[in-house]
Amino acid sequence: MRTQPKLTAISVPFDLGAACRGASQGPEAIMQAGLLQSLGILGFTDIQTAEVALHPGGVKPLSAQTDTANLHYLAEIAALNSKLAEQVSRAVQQGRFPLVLGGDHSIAIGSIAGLARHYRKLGVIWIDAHSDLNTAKTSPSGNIHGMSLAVSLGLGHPLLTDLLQIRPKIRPEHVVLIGSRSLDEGEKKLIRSLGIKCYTMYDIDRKGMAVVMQEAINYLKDRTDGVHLSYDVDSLDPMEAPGTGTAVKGGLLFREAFLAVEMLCESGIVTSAEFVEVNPLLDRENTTSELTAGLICSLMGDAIL
Ligand code: HAR
Ligand code: MN
Ligand code: MN
Ligand code: MN
Repeated sequence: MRTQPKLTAISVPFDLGAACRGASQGPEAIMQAGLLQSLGILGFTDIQTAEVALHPGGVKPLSAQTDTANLHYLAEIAALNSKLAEQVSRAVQQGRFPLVLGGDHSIAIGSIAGLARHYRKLGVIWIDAHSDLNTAKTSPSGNIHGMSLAVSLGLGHPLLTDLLQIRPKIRPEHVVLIGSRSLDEGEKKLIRSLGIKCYTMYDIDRKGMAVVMQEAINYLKDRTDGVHLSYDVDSLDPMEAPGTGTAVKGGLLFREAFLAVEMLCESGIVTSAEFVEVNPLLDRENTTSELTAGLICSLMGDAIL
């Protein structure tokens, strides 16, 4: 068995970036699906766990929604993500692979901020039904989980874009979107004007997942100094992953989803990852949390043979 990297699994029980509650229970459900035991079998002998929460170990007082100009829970989200950024940065500094378990997708703001301190040309693979490229101006909902990629590109409220005093965290030419099928008008405009590489479900149907992933890997390999996989489980078809807050029909099938992470594993380009939007309250017999644990294991090196 090959020597596996040291891991830090960072649980982020947080869901104020989404419209509905429950994604805060995602990390626990993924752990309950046996993630650490499975990684142990794969030869990960050095796994540290950490939790980043607004109110660690305590009751979360459900405060009145702090609603700053179409940015629901702005203050809470900024506070949570600045803690997460420090935690992720610490893991990288200690030579450990950061594996972040969400939580809603607003936590990508903190993950990417922490990574940006160490990678000057960070690549991001954003596997998601959505592009999360809204700003307060374009967002139809005011939910910040629909804005986290824009924030990382330096677009949005300074409380979010300026975490760790680095802005922007990433550049548009270092981002690849995969699985997109629910894009708002403002997001489409931004993808076109910034020239962001975007593989929609149409492209996946036309080319096949193997070609899409190979193109994405080749594209990022030479131009980046690290690659973060930001995996939103609503990229999967709702038949495969019912336990998520904003499911969209016509998504990735089981085999496509596994092929994608297997090819990423084989490529060796991924230096950090996060899995978000698992909502156990909406799940069916833990299908989604078990699938997510399986995807994580395949990303980290669960060879079939
Ligand atoms: N685009 C919509 C919005 O901004 C919906 C975002 C939905 N949620 C996510 N993001 N899970 O990937 O409100
Ligand atoms: Mn929402
Ligand atoms: Mn998302
Ligand atoms: Mn999504």
